[in-house]
Amino acid sequence: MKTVLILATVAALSATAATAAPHGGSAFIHDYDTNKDGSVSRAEFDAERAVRYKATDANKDGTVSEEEYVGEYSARLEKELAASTDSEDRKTEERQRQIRQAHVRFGVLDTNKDNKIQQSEYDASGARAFAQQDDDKNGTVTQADATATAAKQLAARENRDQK
Ligand SMILES: [Ca+2]
Ligand SMILES: [Ca+2]
Ligand SMILES: [Ca+2]
Repeated sequence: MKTVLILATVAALSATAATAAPHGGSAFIHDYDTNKDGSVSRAEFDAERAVRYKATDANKDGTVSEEEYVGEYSARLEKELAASTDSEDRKTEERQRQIRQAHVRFGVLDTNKDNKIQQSEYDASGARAFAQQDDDKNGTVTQADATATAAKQLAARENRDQK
């Protein structure tokens, strides 16, 4: 059971890493550096996460359902796929894989298992993601932090693949 959870978490993280990292930079910084100074402060991150949570809650009932969560992700995924030069077969495969992972991520995020992601659950997940990216733990994710984190994640994946 624990292994399943770890695998799901790893899958969630690799999904984040797999989304476009333009110019070889960090997808995390690309996504959250709203003032474009090259790093992500905790305040920037929290503000952007709050916006995303509200945007994902499509019916504005204050919680995010599985349908809303996967729907929001799917819309972003389709944009990426539309921009990709892969064959249609590859895109179909990728779409199925990523959507499956989105459902798994929903299950991981829904820690109290009520089939909804509450803001508190979303925030807890965000705090974990930020802490993981912030390699030197000084409260700001710089390119150096992101690079160090990516190297660690790669090593962890390789380690897992060898088992
Ligand atoms: Ca910034
Ligand atoms: Ca909702
Ligand atoms: Ca929940």
